Amino acid sequence: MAIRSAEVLVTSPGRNFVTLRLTTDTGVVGLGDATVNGRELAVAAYLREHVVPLLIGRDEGRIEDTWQYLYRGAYWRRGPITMAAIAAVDMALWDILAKNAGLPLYRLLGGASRVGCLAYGHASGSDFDSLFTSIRNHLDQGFKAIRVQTGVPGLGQVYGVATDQRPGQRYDYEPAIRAPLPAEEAWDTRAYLRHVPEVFAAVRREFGPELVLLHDGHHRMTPNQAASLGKALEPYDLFWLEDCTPGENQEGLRRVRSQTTVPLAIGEVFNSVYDYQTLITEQLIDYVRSAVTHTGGITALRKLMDFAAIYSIKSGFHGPTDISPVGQAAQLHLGLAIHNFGIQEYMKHSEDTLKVFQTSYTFSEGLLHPGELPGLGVEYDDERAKAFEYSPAYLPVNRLLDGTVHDW
Ligand code: GCO
Ligand code: MG
Repeated sequence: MAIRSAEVLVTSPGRNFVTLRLTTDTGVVGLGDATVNGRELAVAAYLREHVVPLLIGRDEGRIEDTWQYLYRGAYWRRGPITMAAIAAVDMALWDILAKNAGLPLYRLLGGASRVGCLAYGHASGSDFDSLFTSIRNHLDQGFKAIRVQTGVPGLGQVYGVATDQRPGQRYDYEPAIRAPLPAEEAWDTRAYLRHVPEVFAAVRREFGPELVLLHDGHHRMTPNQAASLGKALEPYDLFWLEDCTPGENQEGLRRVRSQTTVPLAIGEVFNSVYDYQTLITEQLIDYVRSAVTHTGGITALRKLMDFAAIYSIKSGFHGPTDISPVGQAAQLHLGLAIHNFGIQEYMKHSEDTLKVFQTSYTFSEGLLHPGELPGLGVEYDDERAKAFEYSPAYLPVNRLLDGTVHDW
């Protein structure tokens, strides 16, 4: 048995996605997500030019061997483009293996360790009123855990804050803007640090102590600033403070960790276990934010989570809408199976996206479940995909008030 064809599919139903479709000589189809937001065509070319030719004729059951062949064989290691390409192949091979076995993937990964995966949604608002409305909308949809982001007084549009909180309406911000150049946003860390504790105080006053609350610092602070924000947020019992500093400086997290007990989550821009080595062995974080899509697939993320488990570190896989429904399904199967699952980010995809990618995962009473279809449980509709042509989209750029480019 062997891989007969490998196709790279680029479509844009609401936002851009890159999908790898493998078909075996017995006609079994596997899907993998290779989307890197704002740099989609780089992965598509990597796959088309350098990976697809290596896949034809390979035994589709040799998942570990194929992973090592693509990773070690390329010589050039790691990096978001390489690891997303490997991830797509890996996901598609697991999809095929589980379909051949007639089982939902999570059963091959050891079976369910829980009834469902606790999900958190994104609430946001430019002021307290719109934020509270957005939180209520999420509660109405059944969310038990909510990420809270707000505008900062004196600044304009802030990344992660939806522009539309009309009651009852799900917001679907697409931060990657379709234009020849990225949008630019203004940033002032001192104003942000003054404001955020007030926001969480107000949210706790309004919604009480039970609600699970999270916050994303989006790499904008220095270790010292992050330590001070962590301390200021301790009274509000956060589930986590995410990306408080640019995590590639792993040692910087020692400063944060030594100063505050706020749980820390990091890693959505990481792409391999090596990005976590110090963070995990020194227990400087509590949650791994990697997505299956950006970390070399199920094979690699499962090993990373086993390594993290030794240090009591749990999962919090990255799941905004730029992780395609294929990538989201893959991490739901993994999350349901591993013992050290923590929480799953869940931003519902747009209707157009879900027309192209037909999913079988469900959300109910705050929990996501990957469903019981064999494989990943996602199908790709070619006809519908054709209607959504790719156009370039860029994530915004952050500048301090004096014009200096800043982390975001
Ligand atoms: C999150 C993230 C996203 C990313 C986006 C970039 O925690 O969900 O920070 O909003 O910025 O995925 O492509
Ligand atoms: Mg984030």
